[in-house]
Amino acid sequence: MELLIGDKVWSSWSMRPWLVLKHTGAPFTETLIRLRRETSEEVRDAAMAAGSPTGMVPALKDGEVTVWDSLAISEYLAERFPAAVLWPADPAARALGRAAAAEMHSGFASLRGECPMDLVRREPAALSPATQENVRRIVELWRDLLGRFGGPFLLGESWSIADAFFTPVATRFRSYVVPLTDHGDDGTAGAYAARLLQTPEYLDWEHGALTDERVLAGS
Ligand SMILES: N[C@@H](CCC(=O)N[C@@H](CS)C(=O)NCC(=O)O)C(=O)O
Repeated sequence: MELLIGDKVWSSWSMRPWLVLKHTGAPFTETLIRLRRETSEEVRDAAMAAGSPTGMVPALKDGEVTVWDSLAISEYLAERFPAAVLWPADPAARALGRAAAAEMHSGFASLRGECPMDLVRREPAALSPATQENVRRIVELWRDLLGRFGGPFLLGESWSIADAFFTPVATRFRSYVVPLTDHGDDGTAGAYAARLLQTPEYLDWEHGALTDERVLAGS
């Protein structure tokens, strides 16, 4: 299998299925498409040349099949690798996990626009009311699921695709020093965000991102 991804420092969409694929334990190669180029056409052309039908990343190539879109790739991996238990067996837990991942996939536009993923950054930002509303909703959602299933992950004991979808959010909260306790957190959401950033798979991604940054900086 081959996963086309963008720069690890910025590409939040790429990080999600990359983490999911890592959790399967299956061997794969990753192909990096540089996202910061002169024009968006250059990015699209490079991604298409590498096999992405949309000119965007991520895309997963598995034999004859190419799957684009982070959520579709994650669902494909859940079906292809049932032993990895990427969704829980309980239908209700699975439905709530899917709803949470879908809410992230199609929502939180203000947070995404104002606080783009940047794994190097550690600097507070003034958040607009719309972004603060996004943060409040994420804290509420995390607290609800962690309370309902008992943690340490959103759907209980086992890390799932829902956790993959919120890992880039956890990096944004860290990068922009977002005070979750000002947005309805009693400490539960903050502890969960920190937990996501301590998983071996995330640390592996981060290591790759920081190594790449050093190479680009020429040091
Ligand atoms: N809905 C898509 C979004 C993918 C996406 O927006 N990818 C960005 C990189 S993170 C991209 O390829 N951008 C290319 C460009 O901006 O030219 C998914 O979930 O995979």
